[in-house]
Amino acid sequence: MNEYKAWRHVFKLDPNKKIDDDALEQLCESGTDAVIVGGTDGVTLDNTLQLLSRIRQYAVDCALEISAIDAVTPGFDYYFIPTVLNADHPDWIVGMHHEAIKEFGKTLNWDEVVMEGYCVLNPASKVASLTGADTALDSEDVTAYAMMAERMFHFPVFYLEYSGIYGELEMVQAVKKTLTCAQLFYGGGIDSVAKAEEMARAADTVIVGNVIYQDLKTALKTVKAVKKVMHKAKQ
Ligand code: 1GP
Repeated sequence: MNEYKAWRHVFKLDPNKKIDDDALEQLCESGTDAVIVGGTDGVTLDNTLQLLSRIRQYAVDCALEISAIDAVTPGFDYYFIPTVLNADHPDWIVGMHHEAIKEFGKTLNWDEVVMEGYCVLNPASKVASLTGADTALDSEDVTAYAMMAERMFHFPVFYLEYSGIYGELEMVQAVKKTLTCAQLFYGGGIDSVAKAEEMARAADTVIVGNVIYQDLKTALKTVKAVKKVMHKAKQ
């Protein structure tokens, strides 16, 4: 199993969306570093387990991004726990977490748990409306959240979440410059090779979601695009 720190390209699969076996095989065998199972609504234990067992036919790393406590199940390589730093209610920052830890804290394998400091930036996204995220943020606001995530809370991951729209490159670059050790996840609106390449140059890890369900061929092409950029950066 790869350490998640080495992940450069990730597909995010929503248990509440249909994906056929052939498409799933192509995604899992695409050379992506990992598949994250996660969604904003309609995530249940049943659809999570079904997707997990289908993904487990392949060797790809698989993580659960927890959005519903009832849908948590053993069997994933990692459990990503988001805390939405710009949410308007403590439930999304610490509230649900407190409930979950009361229930599972003593039995959790903490080596598999990865905290993500989220900053949600698309006001029209489901996650923004659910969490009441304040998305009217400028670069200073967002980089301050990045600093808080990394230096105050010591979260290993800062997630710039534009879910549904392509983000501002300058914003991603400013955040990357601010972070010294936290891993920068970028997600949102990657629906072309060019966008995948651009964000691969700016962020540590590129998360590809929606396009999987709209244009599988293009989704698959983003793997190579991201890997090519990351490979060049290493040279
Ligand atoms: C969603 O960040 C991911 O949580 C990916 O975003 O669905 O817009 O690709 P898209």
